[in-house]
Amino acid sequence: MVNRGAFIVIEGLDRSGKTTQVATLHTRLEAERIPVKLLKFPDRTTAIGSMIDSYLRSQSELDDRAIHLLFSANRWELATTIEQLLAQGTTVVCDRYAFSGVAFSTAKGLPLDWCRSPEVSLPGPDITLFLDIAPEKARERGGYGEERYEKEELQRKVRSIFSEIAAEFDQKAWVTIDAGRAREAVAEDIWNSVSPLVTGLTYPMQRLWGR
Ligand code: DGP
Repeated sequence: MVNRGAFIVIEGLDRSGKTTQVATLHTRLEAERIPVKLLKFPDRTTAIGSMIDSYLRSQSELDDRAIHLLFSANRWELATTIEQLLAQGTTVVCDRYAFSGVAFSTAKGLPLDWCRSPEVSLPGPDITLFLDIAPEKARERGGYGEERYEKEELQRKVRSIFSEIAAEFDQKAWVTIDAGRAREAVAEDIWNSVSPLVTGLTYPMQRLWGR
């Protein structure tokens, strides 16, 4: 029996340095010879992902609930792959996951419980690292880009919903990291949190929100 891989999710506000940190973690895991697969949501390469991409770039309009369900379906279309990778002993590092789904749609005004429902029972992360940065500091990092959600007011709401979600998890399962610091310090905190998990886990994969 091989030990299963760890499921590591990295969440964060826009301009928190998340993409750089995900890449740094991936490189370090490879250097340590840990079998690892990097995933990113939304996965814009699938048919559903291309609808999401067009929406995010404001090239199409969709009802708030419809786009929410597409983001969720985009995760479900990879759920079996995640499960198989973990079972074969590969660590999965995921850039954004269901928590972004809940935080962004709730920030737009949909009820949190409604937003969470389609995400229930997805493969559950063993650890979620939330890269936290004050929206005004994020803005100083060169401003938000062109995409639909990259606006300070919305990011502020997203941040507060992330902290509501965090409160439901224990401190080992959800780690908030101050992403306003130097990137080396952030990378070190991430490594210290994940390194005990990546040598393989003996307990079964979790499901989101325990169901
Ligand atoms: P990224 O590729 O990580 O920059 O994400 C693109 C944007 O989409 C970003 O503003 C966050 C947002 N986003 C990511 N996942 C979801 C989701 O599941 N639902 C919603 N509504 N927005 C999401």
